[in-house]
Amino acid sequence: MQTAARPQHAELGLSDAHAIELYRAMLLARMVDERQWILNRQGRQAFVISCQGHEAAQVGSVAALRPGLDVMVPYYRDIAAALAFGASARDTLLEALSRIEGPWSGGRAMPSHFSSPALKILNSSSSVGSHIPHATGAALAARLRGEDSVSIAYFGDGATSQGAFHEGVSFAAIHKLPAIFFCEDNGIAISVPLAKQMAVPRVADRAAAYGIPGVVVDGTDVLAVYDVTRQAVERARRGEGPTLIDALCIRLTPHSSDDDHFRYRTREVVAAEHERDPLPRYRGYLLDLGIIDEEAERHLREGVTAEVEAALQAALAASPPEAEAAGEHVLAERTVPTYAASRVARAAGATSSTISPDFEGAVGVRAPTHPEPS
Ligand SMILES: Cc1ncc(C[n+]2csc(CCOP(=O)(O)OP(=O)(O)O)c2C)c(N)n1
Ligand SMILES: [Mg+2]
Repeated sequence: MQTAARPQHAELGLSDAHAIELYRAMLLARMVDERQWILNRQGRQAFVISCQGHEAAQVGSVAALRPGLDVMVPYYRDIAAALAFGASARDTLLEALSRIEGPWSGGRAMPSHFSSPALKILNSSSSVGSHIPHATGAALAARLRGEDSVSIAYFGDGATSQGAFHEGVSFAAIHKLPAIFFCEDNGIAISVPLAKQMAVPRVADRAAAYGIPGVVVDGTDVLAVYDVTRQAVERARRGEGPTLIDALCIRLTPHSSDDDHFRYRTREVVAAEHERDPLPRYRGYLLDLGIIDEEAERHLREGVTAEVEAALQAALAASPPEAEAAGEHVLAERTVPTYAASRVARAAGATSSTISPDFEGAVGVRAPTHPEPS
């Protein structure tokens, strides 16, 4: 007797409810993202870097991780990844609007700088690629502590041209550390296309230099991404070392809210990318299989809209940090005088033993709140 082919998500061991949850996560990210563009254009948010077009790659890969146990090292485009890993829409908008209640930096970091010790999200870096060795370090820490957690670094194709990428991957590969290097490969670094960034055809080709698998996956297919990431996680946990995943994504927006991508991409190219938008694609999958119907989808969408609206109102009502507190959480409270401050103090005749915390007025930096050690 012939049996009908099982749907892709069932083949992967995902229930219908889980399949719908992935869609909800993608939708939430898209709506939080779209809201940030409005806030930016209203002059309320400094800038936005979109995850639009990357949602399937981010949500599909996080679905293979264990939030709370595994470590995420995101980059600026990872709104969907951070949300799927446990960040809330409220947290995201509080930080995007630089509010003091922001749980990641108290409103001191720029938008898109995700960071949560509670969620095991390591601080994102503005400097492209510099966070990649941090994932290697987290994987080494897990090994030394005897934990079975994995760490995942997310980054773009352009970041793989940075030295830090090669150092991070090489060390993890040599020591077979439980790390996953996940490239959200949208084929462009701001305006520089892939062919001008590397002499090999694909990011995945770089893996061979380190003796690890380089896996290419359609980054607009949430289930395919889940599948390859799950295999990379299993390999990492077996002690076989890292995997480089090359998730082919599309960037549906300009690089950031300060960019005009029509200066280097034609309208046809951008329109063609919109045809491959991962959200309608996955929505179509769920509808075609009858896993969700139009009414349930509308209901789900209304719920996400309400969640984002509540998060927005909470973020708008919250306060920005006070100017006097600008240094809090930036420098250790017991900071010794900065080099500039000590020079000012020395010029005024102080010696090492007499330089005191009392240099605030002279250089405009915050004095330590604790007495200097005697
Ligand atoms: C070391 C460094 N060089 C340059 C920049 C400026 N910059 C910011 S994002 C970016 C492009 C990165 O492209 P890619 O890694 O492909 O990520 P994408 O934005 O496409 O997701 C550049 C060059 C930077 N932030 N840091
Ligand atoms: Mg890119």
